[in-house]
Amino acid sequence: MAVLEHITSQEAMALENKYGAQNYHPLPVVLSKGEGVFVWDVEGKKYYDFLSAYSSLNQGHCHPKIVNAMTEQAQRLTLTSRAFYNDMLGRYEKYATEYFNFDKMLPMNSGAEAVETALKLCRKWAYEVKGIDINKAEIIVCKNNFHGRTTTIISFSNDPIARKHFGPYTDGFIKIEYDNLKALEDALSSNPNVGGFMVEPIQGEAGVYVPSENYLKEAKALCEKYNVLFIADEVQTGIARTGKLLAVDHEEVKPDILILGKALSGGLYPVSAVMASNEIMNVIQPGNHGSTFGGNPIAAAVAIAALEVVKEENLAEKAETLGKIFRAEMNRYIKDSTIVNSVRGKGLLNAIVINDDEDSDTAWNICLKLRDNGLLAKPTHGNIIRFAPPLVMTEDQLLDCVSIITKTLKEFE
Ligand code: IF1
Repeated sequence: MAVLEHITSQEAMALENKYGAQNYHPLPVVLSKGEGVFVWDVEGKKYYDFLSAYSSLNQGHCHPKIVNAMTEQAQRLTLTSRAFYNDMLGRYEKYATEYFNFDKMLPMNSGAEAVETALKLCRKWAYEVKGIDINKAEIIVCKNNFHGRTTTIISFSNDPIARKHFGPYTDGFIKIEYDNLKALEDALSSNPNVGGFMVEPIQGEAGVYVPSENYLKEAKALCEKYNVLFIADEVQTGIARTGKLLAVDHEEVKPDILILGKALSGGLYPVSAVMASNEIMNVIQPGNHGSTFGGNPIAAAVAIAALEVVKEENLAEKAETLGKIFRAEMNRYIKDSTIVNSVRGKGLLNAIVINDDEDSDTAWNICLKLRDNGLLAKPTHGNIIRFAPPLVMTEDQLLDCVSIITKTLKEFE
């Protein structure tokens, strides 16, 4: 079938169901076009995108500046592998490390690969700089974390659906309560073999859990006290999503290792990266780590443009302002609501908690109705609906979305 031949929603879904692995349960809507905060389905119906590919499209769909950078680069040079130098990677590395204020970066593709990179970097630092006995290094992570889907990463997940029957699992991880400084200090003080603490500044998949004020700052101080690397997974929270360039910026914390993905490319291309100081990054030597596509010229061109857009269009400030309006409007609605319990989040990473059991299908049904009313969102963990629109939204558009959401919720009261 020619790619551009017309296809109906039913046909497209039937093809995915028949020929694709069933590793997802998508909302029944088939998208074929995107622009800014909007997407269109194959029948031409227009929707607000309130998921942004899980915070990848902070700069909006098909941002012209990023599309230009990508298509121009695609016509010149796409891939060299790291067997040779290319004329884009160094420029990108200079631009991005100055942008985030780190000495060095290691470019990868997916978020999970960047998390794996950070874990390997942390372990090597633990042996070669900190001096932990060989194969004894441990990394502390948090309960209900989401860091990706590789075998090692799911080894320290506690989501049975993500984990079950994928063992044997990777050793060397200690799981503690999120947002609990005592648990962190206990784990650090009782174990000299800890090399790092990896944390999401806001737990996304767990349902947009914002930790207590100063949690990140105090956690970083504890890591310093015990000579342990503080690793921030900002794959979902980074690049202006929460109202600052990074979510750790809300507490003026500088991670020892920073993990970025998703919006680093504005959603055009898989681009991820790990950033660190010279002292840490220099433990990686030729042959230790890499990827065929990591740091390719298209990724470099796309990421520079995507990061420029974040600054040029003041996306962090926009996320901060619009997020406040969104939560205020939702709270006004929730006061008299029987169907919504609460709204929480930071910037434009928010969630509402539906007043029903975790295993009820109410949140799913609300998302179907939201779709009918022209707005796309997806439940997480049964009764929680995540709201993460592109940050290029205007205030009028946001208020329009609030009215679609509240009108839809009223149908369920
Ligand atoms: C899926 C959630 C979001 C991430 C953090 C690393 C990665 C992710 C903090 C891995 C990925 C995704 C992947 C997507 C669903 C999704 C997600 F619902 F699970 F929580 F974003 F909201 N660190 N998050 O959130 O990045 O390898 O996917 O590029 O279906 O797995 P990746």
